[in-house]
Formats: sequence, C-alpha cells, structure tokens
Amino acid sequence: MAERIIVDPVSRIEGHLRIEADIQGGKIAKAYSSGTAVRGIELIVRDRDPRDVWAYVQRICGVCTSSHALASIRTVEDALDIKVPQNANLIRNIMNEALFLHDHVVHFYHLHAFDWVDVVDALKADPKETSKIAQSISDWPNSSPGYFTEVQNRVKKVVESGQLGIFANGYWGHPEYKLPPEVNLLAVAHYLEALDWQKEIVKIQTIFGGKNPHPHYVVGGMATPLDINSDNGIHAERLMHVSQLIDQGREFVKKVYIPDLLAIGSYYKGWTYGGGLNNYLVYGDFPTGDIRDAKTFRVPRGVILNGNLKEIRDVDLKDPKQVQEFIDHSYYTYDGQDKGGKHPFEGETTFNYTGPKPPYKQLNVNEKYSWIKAPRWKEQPMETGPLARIMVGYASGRPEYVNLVNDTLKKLNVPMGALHSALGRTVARGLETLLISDWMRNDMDQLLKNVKNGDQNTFDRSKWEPETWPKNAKGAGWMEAPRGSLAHWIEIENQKVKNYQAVVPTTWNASPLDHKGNNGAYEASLQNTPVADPNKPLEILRIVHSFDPCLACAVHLTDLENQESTQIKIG
Ligand code: NFE
Ligand code: MG
Repeated sequence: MAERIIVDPVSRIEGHLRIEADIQGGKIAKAYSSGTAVRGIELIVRDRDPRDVWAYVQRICGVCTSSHALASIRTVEDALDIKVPQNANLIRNIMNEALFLHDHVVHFYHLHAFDWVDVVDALKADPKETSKIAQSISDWPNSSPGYFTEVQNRVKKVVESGQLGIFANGYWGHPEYKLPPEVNLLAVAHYLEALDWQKEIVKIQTIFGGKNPHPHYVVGGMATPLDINSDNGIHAERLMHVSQLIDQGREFVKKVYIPDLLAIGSYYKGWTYGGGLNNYLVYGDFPTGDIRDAKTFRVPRGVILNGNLKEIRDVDLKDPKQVQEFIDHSYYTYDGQDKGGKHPFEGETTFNYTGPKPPYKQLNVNEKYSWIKAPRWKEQPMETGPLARIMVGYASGRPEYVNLVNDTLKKLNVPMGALHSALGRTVARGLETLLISDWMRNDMDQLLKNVKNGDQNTFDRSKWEPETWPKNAKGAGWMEAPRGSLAHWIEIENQKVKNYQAVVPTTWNASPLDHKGNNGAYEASLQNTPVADPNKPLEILRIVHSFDPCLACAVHLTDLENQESTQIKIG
C-alpha cells in the first residue's frame, strides 16, 4: 500500500508550496505539487494606465522584481509599437544579467546547498585538508588552513549553542549526504562568503534602477537618465562603480561558484534522479538588438520535446494554440466552467470555484488542488529555466554553449543524458551564470563606448502621450527570468488596461495536472525517486529545490488561516 508523505511548507524557497508524494516500495510512485496561497495582481491592474502597470506587477514577487517590470514594459511597448534606444536595451540587459548572478549564487549556496552539504559534518573536517582542496580547484585568496579553522570554530559555536539559526531544520546526518567533511567545510565557508558577496552585486540594480528591490523602469526606455557630467542620475563615477561590481561578480562566479559546483557535483554524479518531463521551453532573451528580433538573442528561443536535441521548435506567444493555461485541477473557473484552457489574450483570473479548497488533510487530486494554473505549450507540459536554456542553447549549436557543456561533461566524466536530472539542472544554472557574466561585461563595455561617443539617450518619448495610441492594441512581452521564461500579455482599450495576464516560470514548473492528466514539471521530476527515510524526505527537497521555486510568482494576498505548517506523515 502506498504511503503518502506531505511536505508543507517547503522551506528555503519563495512562497507557499506543498508537495504530496505516494511512496511505494521505497520509491515515489506519484507526486503532486500545490501552490497554497492566492494573489490577484492581474486583476489589480485592470482599468489602469498601461504605463503604470510595471510598478504594480513588479510586486508579484520580492525576488525577481526586475523581471516582472521588464516583462511588463516590453509588453506595453509591443502593443504600442515602441522601439527603445540601444542604451536602454543595454541597461535592461545589464540589470537582468546582474539579477541572474545574484539569484543563481544565492540559490546555490543559500537555498539549495544544504540538500547536498551536511553542515554538522563540517565539524569533523581537517582544515588543512580543506585548504589543500580549495587551492587545488581555485586561486581564490581565502583558502588558508587558518581561514577554514576560523570558519569551523564559528560553526562549532552555533552547533554547540543548540540553536542552529540559519542552519536549523536540516536533515543532518542523512545517509544521502556523500561529501567528505573537508568539502562540507569548504561549502559552508563559501555559504558565508556568498552572503556578503550578494549584497554587492545587487547594487547594479540600485544604480540603474534608482533603488532595489523594485527598481524603476519606464515604458520607452529607462527611467534614470545617463548623464556623465551630472551630480544626479547615472554619472561617470556610478558607471565606474557598476563596471567594478561586474568584475567582482565575475571573479566570484569563476573562482568560487563554478569550482564548488563541480567539486560537489563530482560526488553526486551517481544520483541521476529528478529529470522529469524532458520537454524544455525557452522564449529567449539578452538581445543585442531589438527584443522582437529573436536572431539577436544570446539565449536562443525554442522548444525541445522528449529530450530530442536534434529538433528545435519555434515559439509564438501570440498563437492561440501554443501557450494556454488550463484550470481543470486549479481553483479557478473560466466562463463559469470548472474546466478548460485559454490563451492569455483571452485569459481569466476568476475565483468563483465553490468546491473544496484548503485547509485540508490531503490534496484532492481527482479534482482541484492548487492555486497554480497549468500552462501548456501545444497542450504539453514543459520545464522552463536554466536546464531548458542550456538544452536549447546546446541544441542550437551555439559554440559558447556547446563548448562549455562539452567541457563540463568531460570534467565530470558523464554523458549528455546525465543533464536531464536534478543535478543537471543545478549544473546548468552554474553554466549559464558563467555565460551571462561574460555578456554582462560585453554589454557594459558597449554602454561605456556609446557614452564616450556622446550617445547618452535612454528614452524614446515619441509614443508617450496616450493620444498617439490606437483605440485598441494587444501586446505580448517576454524575458528570461532566473527561474525560466516569463511572459505578460496586455489588451489596451481607450488608453486603459482591458485585460492583463502573466504566465510565470514557476507556474510552468510547479503546475498541477492538466486536462489530459499530464503532470507538471515538479510532479514528473519526483516520480521513481527512491526515498531512504520517509520521515526525512531529503530527496524530495533536493529535486524540488533544483528548480528554485518561487510561489509568489506562480500564484501572483492571502495567507490562509489554519494552514498546516509542519511536515506530517499519514500512514
Ligand atoms: Ni518570484 Fe520569478 C523568476 C519570475 S519565478 S522569482 O525568476 O518571473 O517563477
Ligand atoms: Mg497568471
């Protein structure tokens, strides 16, 4: 008989996620993913000025605030046929690139590392050995035996106090932890260093956006003027500061993040679980030209089905048959019906469902069980995010992707197929960070060159006045966010928002069952994974965390009362 285990809430993520898994014969037979809180931001922006929408939808999330703002202004610019100056495009790229570096490093060390790294075991390490390992994989300066002894003493104090603080609630001592104590100590040291590092790299968002989180954007360009001789706005000194932060950011990625990723990954390459759908969706981003011209994207666009890297299918966000959101297992209705799918141009966010909703003992997976809708591409479930981007980049034959992937597979001594896994997703996240850190340098160099040549323009105001707009206009805007492909859709009528829909990376990945009974990406990725101890489902966390869930994004305000907040086990 199957035993159902429930993990709720999943911690070290953004938002409220519940996973239920049926264990049979020591393995996960079926798994279900549920977003347990609802938000209504798509409705809040109705009847507003489209030029203000970015500031509202940016509040969908406290992590990828920049992402929703950018998706929104691109959506309005698409509807109104606005082309932004090159400097604005470069600044948007640099801000997004900085966000990727920040998010991916924070995910690796602070959200995901402890699925692979045993903090308490680091106390057994010989700091001299850790120092040797550190120096063999990188020339990062903090690597002396004294440095690692000091870190170990700090961790010892925390453990001896009995109050693990940021290290609380780990499954320390679990048999699935495979790192030697010395590598555990190395990772813990860099966990602490990364905490300091991350507060620096986000300053790039602050400088260009005026503040962070929730930096300022504007339809038609960027809000903060470039003026190298001024005291305000983005002047010469601030540009130099960004340039330095970019170099420091790249240094940490190259000398700390990637060497640690490969060192840790090499101990786990036998753990091949967590792949799942093998369907990958990428809208593409980081254009060197106009966002409407996919040929200029450095992250190429495309869909891969069933892991077939020989064929890349094109994506059209305006084709009503491609992207649709289904609600058969989500707490929504469409036109008063409990079922069906809609393209976002026709999309609805309606909470009229009267059937059972949380709180509950167990998800009712035969009916509705999530606040997350089920987006599908041509009615098929998709994974989006770092692994999807690496797969599409590799399949496109782009040399920077092909070389980096091949080198990494060689270093880890694993075949391409090994990347269809939780660990592959984590490795892919590191590899794209490396590529993006180079593009960030290139974009900044181009911006500095333009400024030097006297081009400081960041804003096109030709369509700023609503009188210049058509009576009715529709637009779709997209971007690659750290967790995957993000798109917004707008319909503007009489200078106001008539309908607005966002389909978000975590909505794709964490989606429930659809109209055809197909699982979403998390659900599929959990199937067939052995669980050593159902009371300590480390394997579930490992796989779900590998996607870097963000539930605030996924169910775009309500904290439901009486919600269970412990992990329970039902026999
Ligand atoms: Ni709230 Fe987000 C990213 C977006 S996720 S973090 O990245 O868009 O689904
Ligand atoms: Mg939505």
